[in-house]
Amino acid sequence: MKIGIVCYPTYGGSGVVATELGLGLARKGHEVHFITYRRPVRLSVFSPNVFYHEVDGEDYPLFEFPPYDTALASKIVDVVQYQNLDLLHVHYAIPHATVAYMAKKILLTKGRYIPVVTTLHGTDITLVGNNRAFSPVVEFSINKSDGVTAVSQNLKEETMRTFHIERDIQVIYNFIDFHRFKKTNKEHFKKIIAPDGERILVHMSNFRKVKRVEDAILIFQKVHAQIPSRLLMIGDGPERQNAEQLSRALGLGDEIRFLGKQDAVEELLAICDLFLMPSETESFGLAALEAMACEIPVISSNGGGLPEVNIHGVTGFLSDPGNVDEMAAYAIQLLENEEMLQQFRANALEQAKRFDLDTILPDYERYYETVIARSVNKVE
Ligand code: GMT
Repeated sequence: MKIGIVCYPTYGGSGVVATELGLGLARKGHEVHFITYRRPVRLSVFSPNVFYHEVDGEDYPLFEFPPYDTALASKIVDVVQYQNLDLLHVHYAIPHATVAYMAKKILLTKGRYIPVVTTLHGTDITLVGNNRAFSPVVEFSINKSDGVTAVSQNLKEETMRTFHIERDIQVIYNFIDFHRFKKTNKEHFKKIIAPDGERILVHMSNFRKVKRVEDAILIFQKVHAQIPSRLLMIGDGPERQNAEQLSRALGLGDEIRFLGKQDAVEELLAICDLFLMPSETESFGLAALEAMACEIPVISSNGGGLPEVNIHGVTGFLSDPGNVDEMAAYAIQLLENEEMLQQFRANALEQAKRFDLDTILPDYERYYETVIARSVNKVE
């Protein structure tokens, strides 16, 4: 198949999923065309059947808000026509599903029907999409897609609750590439971070409010009071400054390391003992899955789709969002009991295997085929 992928190219989970999916499809022989405003972060290696089309907007003095949507629609029309795509897969409803609809209508005037699959990732429904500023357009665009997928059962249900959806939504879970994410020996590196064998906790996110980054610091404060430990903070975003200030105010400036955005996160995860994801909500929690693939148990909230990924008492523990005391107590329980920790490590890996790229990718291929077959002879 010839597939166009539209996504946000930055460090967000939806861009990561879109890029890894495209690369996986390319490895299986499909031709993949990424259409976005910047080369996606994980699209760093050359592959003969992967193409990248940069959306070039015009910055004109009249535009207080440069019309990216218009430039993206034009680029989609161009790529679909001249690369002869079979299907367009857009990640994150806003504005991609809407822009895809516009491109589809333009292509119809040229006698070309392009089927569009929209994947809902989470905040496009739960935080931004349900805002009245966007909701009528988001609802319309979901209903007008030829196929819609959600990254968890919870997100599907949330979408059905939030909008008037007239079509089926297929749950296709996020996935993990075990060629990349696996536990490796990085003892030399561990010695630098934790020279006296301290436990290493880790939080990784885009530091948005929804991640409750300060809760990660407060959990660590309680753990550190009882267990020699360090905390790695991976990622960057609007809440980083507050989190750094809180760390210093608590006297933990040296014990908590802010590493910023990192590409080789699997090398950092290789030295960690426990992953913290105290988010207000997560449609899925891809970062938790990446940690689990590296055999790290997860202390998380129970918001959104997290219980579909992190199994309470098996791969980690779940608490209500904001219940820092309970999360810290679970973390201490696990870190103090080596046998239990080892068992949870093994369980985390087993659970992660359910989301192996090699298992999930064929689900997408089958779904594409169904959508393409349904779209034959469609003229509207
Ligand atoms: O987590 C974010 O704020 C970024 C966002 C995105 O779209 O880039 O992540 C969402 O999509 C990820 C990939 O499907 C999910 O694993 C995350 O759980 C989801 N984030 C939220 O629901 C908050």
